[in-house]
Formats: sequence, structure tokens, C-alpha cells
Amino acid sequence: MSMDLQKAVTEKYQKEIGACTNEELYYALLAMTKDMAKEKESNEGKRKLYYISAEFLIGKLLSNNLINLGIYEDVKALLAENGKSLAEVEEVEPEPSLGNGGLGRLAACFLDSIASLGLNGDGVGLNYHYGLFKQVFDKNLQRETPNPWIEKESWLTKTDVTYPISFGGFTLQSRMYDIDVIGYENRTTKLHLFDVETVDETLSGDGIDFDKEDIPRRLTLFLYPDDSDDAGRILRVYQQYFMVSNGARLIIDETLARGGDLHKLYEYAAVQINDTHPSMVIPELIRLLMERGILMDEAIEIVSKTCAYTNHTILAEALEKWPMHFLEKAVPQLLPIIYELNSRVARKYDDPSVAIIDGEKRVHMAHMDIHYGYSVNGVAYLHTEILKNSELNHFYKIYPEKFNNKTNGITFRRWLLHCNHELAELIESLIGDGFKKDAKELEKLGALVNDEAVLQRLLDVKTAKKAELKEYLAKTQGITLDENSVFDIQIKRLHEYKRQQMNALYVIHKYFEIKAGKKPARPITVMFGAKAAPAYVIAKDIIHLILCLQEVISKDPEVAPYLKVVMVENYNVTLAEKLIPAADIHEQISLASKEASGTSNMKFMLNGAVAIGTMDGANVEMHQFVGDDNIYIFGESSEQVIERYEKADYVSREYYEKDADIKRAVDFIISDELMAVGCRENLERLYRELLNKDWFMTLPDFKDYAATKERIYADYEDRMAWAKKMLVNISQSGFFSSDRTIEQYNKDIWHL
Ligand code: 26V
Repeated sequence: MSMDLQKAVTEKYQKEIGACTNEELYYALLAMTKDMAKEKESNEGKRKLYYISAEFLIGKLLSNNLINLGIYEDVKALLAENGKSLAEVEEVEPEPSLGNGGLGRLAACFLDSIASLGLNGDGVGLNYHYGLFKQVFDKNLQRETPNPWIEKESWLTKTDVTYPISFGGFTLQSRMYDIDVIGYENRTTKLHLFDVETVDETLSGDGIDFDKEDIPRRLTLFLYPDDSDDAGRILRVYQQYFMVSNGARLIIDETLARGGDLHKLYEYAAVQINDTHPSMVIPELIRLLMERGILMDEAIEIVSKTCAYTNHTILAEALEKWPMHFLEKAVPQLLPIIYELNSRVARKYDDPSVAIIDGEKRVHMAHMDIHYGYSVNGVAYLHTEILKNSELNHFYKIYPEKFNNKTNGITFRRWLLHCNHELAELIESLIGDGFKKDAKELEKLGALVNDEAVLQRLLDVKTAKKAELKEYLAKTQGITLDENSVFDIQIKRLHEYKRQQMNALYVIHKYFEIKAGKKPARPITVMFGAKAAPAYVIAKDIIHLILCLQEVISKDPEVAPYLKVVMVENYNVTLAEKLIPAADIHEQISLASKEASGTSNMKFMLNGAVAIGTMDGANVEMHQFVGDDNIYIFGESSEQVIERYEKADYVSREYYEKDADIKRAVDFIISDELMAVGCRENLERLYRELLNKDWFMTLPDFKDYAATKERIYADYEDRMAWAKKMLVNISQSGFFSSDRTIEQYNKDIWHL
């Protein structure tokens, strides 16, 4: 197999490489890469994994594919010889936004590892035409616009696979599209994305509004459409059923095509249910097996040995419970099966907390997964412990053998080799290239943590990446950065439990200190990137606060030289790939017990940034690996927080009244300065929320947070000591490779 870009260019455009536009080069590379992927063998084996997920946040694919094919450097050099830049060609590619955040990005990292490890496993999901919305800032507020990504030529390949999928009262024809997932120097697997044949992309207006009841034309337009009303919520049921019914049919067809026996489906297929969005695959598989003549008892048993469930959150509001009447309307054919599954549980366990259908006639999707799946896993050590000991304790008592932990991971191909060539090269020059296939080899860097020449080179790489980010944000968003300031970055979905509001309160605190003459040793740049769900009012108010702070501070000549707030617009995978290598400090400040794992924490660690964080999610394990000196831990523990919720005795106003710094910071939200650039309604609502509710307990952790920030900024000034922390973080990051995670899934759950 060889790379022949000139041939691809000639075939498409009858031109020389040097005479092509960046667009033409992108499409030629796309065609060439797709052909090369086709020539690769796919992973095989008797048992096949189906990773079903409503989200696959794959990001741009060109460079990652070139890296995994082993031709990145050749292509880059060839383009350069012809006066072209691969980086500029990469810019042409639209980013598919088929995910919200960590859960979807995790699924994409997993596919990369599955392919790279040579495992027989495919992804199954939906082909959203607009994916998640594109975020635009307008008058310091978030506005949502569509993000079309499917062009005439794209990574999608249309297949012949189509199924009739029936809903209450109508049937839709589906079509499967495939994206090749190219393993690192290995074979390939596939991401199967299902679409409806009747989909219609035309939207009226420039927002993301559409007729949610027009299922045939609208089903696959958006990921998680606004679910603030029933029409949006029921549309999600249609989407989920469409995804799993297609998936289940594919599993059965592929099993039969390989000569498999449906009575032993579990010997041919393992289905990983990624959060509860695909949970209906359980009753649907049972139904399809029964259609093929298998009796209900046996069908239930077969499916229970085939499906495994991953839990990604303990937040009650995020655990799906569908009203029976939704299912009755959308998928009436599943009702008899769900009723049967429910009564079997009810006969065995006289405990409403483990029931599938509750007293309000809602179906608890996670409960169905736990009773009728063979494995239940959490995504970090602490998260799994909380599931076992509190959130799902009643289930754990029934099925202790089903519960297991699989700490998340990230693919080092994208999050090091692709996004930080400079660092990868430095590492290779120090310890050879073994770490590219075995991330644990990064530990060899541990021997160099006192080598000043090495530490200086590490600082130089960081400075280069900061300069690169500065240039990129200037060009794409008109933002000016000072690369000599410390880059303190928080990027993740906007959610109260992640506590971007606490970071914002610290910014206000710092603003007052600077005004009072207490200037930091070095300018500080606090960067945010976050989208808020369209119907999540307080999350949008927090974005508003941050944008208003950005404006007020940048216009204040007393403060602007020392403190800068930057909220990047439309935070996505592409931006993450630029921000993470440039970070000095990363914020992992969720309320302890609430962040199941976090995965950006791992990406930052790998790229030599130092965390300030709570003892939550995978931070706990990171802390174990690097020790107290190399991560800044603060705040209440998960036990303390869980106890506070149990006692229900937290009163935020007491903290506000008791502490002058807290009061000053909270009051600033409704100050004249902010009102002058913001909206009264939003700012007052956020102020009242913090003062009267503060459900995610920002105020109790604030003082400790602020003191820890002071400590971290001071420590940053000892550059060599800081570089040592960076190197320790990199050298200890090997555990967080998704190759390790996938090996554990395979060993304990999938047995491929
Ligand atoms: C979903 C929703 C939807 C309704 C409104 C509130 C809400 C809050 C949270 C969620 C999260 C759904 C599940 C999820 O995305 N979990 C994330 O999974 C990542 C991969 O395992 C993990 O790193 C993150 O900690 C976890 O939040």
C-alpha cells in the first residue's frame, strides 16, 4: 500500500499539486485516504463487539487518519515541496459535531483503540445532519445556529444496508452510512451511522427550530434537540428506538451471515450500551428474536448474556426515565416486552427502588439495563464506588458480580501525536518511540525530572504551543493573547456541577485585588470554552456572566494588563486540540462526587499541564499517580458532599453573609459595571440562584479554591520546579490511555 497523492489529484482535477487550492487538496486527500482504508483488512473474530452510542464526537479525521496510516510526515513533506501547507488543508475540513462532550468523545477514543488493538468491534449510532448546534455569541449571550457538516464528499460511505423501522402508526426506511476507523499501524473497524431515507435538511430561519413532530423528515437532523418540551423529549425516544432497532437488526444479520446461531447470540455478539440512550436495544433484541421463533424465556436469557451497560453519571436529572405514554405512542411494539420484564422483576424483588416501571408509570432505563444486562460499569474508581455504595446500592446488593470499574482513557494518537507533534518529538528524542504503542513507556521520562536541559526543552515546547494558540485565536476569533501570561484553562460542557461559576467568582475576586493594588507576579489569562444546552437557563446565564466579565475587565485599564478573561466561541474538538497543548493550568473543579470521570483532565495531563481540582472522578487516580506535589487538590471530599445532601442542611446565604470576599464577589454579578454590558434579567437570576440555592455548593469550596489558586500562581514562578511538575504529569499519564481501558473492557466484559 502506498500513498500517491499526485495520482489522486490528477484523477480528480487534472492538475499538479502546487496548482491546487487547499479545498481541492483536501478532497483529493479525503479520496486517497478512503481508498487506502478500503485496502486495509478489517478486524475479525468470532465474537464481535457493537458499541452502541447516541454520540460519537469524532472530530476532524484527516490528520488523524494520515497519522494512523503512517503517512502523515510524507504527505506534509510532499505538500511543503509544492508550496502547500498541510495545516492549512486541515482547516478546510468541517468538524462533525456528533456529541455533547466527554461521553461522545470517549466513544470516539474507544473506536480508535479498538481498531488499533486489532479487536473485532464496530460503533453504531445516528447520522445527525447538524449534530450539536454551533454556538455564536451575540450581546454577550449564547445563540444556537445549525452546524451542517455533511458535504457532497465526506468521510461517510453510503452502504446497501437498509431496514424498515416501524413506529406507532408509520414505518420509515433506514440507510446505513459507514465511516472507516483506521487503527494505528493496524487494520480498520467501522462506525455505522444510521439515517432515514426521507430526511430533509431544509430549515426555516437561521436558528435551530424545526417541526419536532415531523419525524420522517426531521428525525436525524439534530443531536439532543431541545428537550424542554414534550415534543422534543418524544423525538428523542424516536431517535433512540431508530438507532437501536437498526443496530439490533444489523447484529442479527451479521451473526447469521457468519453462520452463527441466534440461540447462542452471545457467542457472536457483545453489545455495550453507552449510557441509557441505547437501552431500548434490550427489549428490541428480545422482540426480534421472538419474531424469529425463539420463545420469550429464552430470548430474555440470550439478550441478558449479550448486553452490558456503562453508567456515565449519578446526576438524577440525567438518568433517563421515559413516561409510558411516550413509549406507547412511539414504540407500542416494545410495551408488552417491557411490561413482562418489569413484572418478572416485581415478582422477585418487593422493592420499588429496583423496579423498572415506577408508581408514576415511568420506565427507568438504567434499571432495565442492570436487571437484563450481564455487566454494569462505572467510568472511574470513585464513580464506581459511589454507584456501588450509594446511588445503585440496592442493585449492587442483588448483583454484586455484575459491577465493575473501567476508568476512562483517551487515545494518545489524537491527544499527543496529532495535536502536539512538538512534544511527541521531544519525548521520542528522550526515550525512543515505544510510547506510541505502549503508553506506559512514558514512565521512562521519570528518570529525567531533574535534568535541567530537558526541563528547559519542555518549557520551550509549551511556549511554542502557546504562541501557536495565540496566532490561531487571533486569526479565527479576533482574540489577542499574551503568551507570557499564565494560561489557566477550563473547557467542558457548561454545567452547574462543573462549577464554571466558581472560576468566574475567582476572576471577580482577583479583579478586586488588582484594583486594590495587589498585582499578580505575572499576567493571568483565564480561558473558558463551553456550550450550554439550549434549554438550560442557568448554564446560559453563567456564560453571560463570563462574557460580561470579559468585556468589563478588558475595558478596565487598571486591571487589563494583569488579568484577561477569554471565552472562546463554539468550543469543539478542533479547539480542544489547540487549547490543551497550550495550557499551563487546567481546571477540574467539579463538586466532589458529581463528575463521573472527566477526560479532558487526562488530555491536559498528557500535554504537560498541571491540574487544580477536587477529589472527584479520575482526578482521584491522577492524584495517586503524581502525588501531592504535582496536582493542586482542594475542596470538600465526596463523603462530605454526599453527607451534606443527605442532611439537606446547606444554606448558601450563610456563607455569603459570613464572608466579605464571597459577598463582594457575588454582589458584583449585579453591579452597575456588569449591568452596563449585560442583561439585568440574566444576571439577577444567576445572583439569586447562588444566594438562595447554589445546589452545587460553590460557596463552601470558594475560599479553599481561591487560596489554592494563589499557591499555584506563586509556584508557577519557579520555572524549573514547575517544569518538573509538568514532566511528572506526562510521565505518569500512561495509565490514562484508552488502549488500557479497552484492554480491560475486553478482558473483563467483551471477551472478543
Ligand atoms: C446529561 C444531562 C442531560 C439532561 C440535563 C442534565 C444532564 C447532566 C449531565 C448529563 C451527562 C450525561 C452523561 C455524560 O455525558 N457523562 C460524562 O461521561 C464522561 C465519559 O464517561 C465522563 O468523563 C464525564 O465525567 C461524565 O459527565
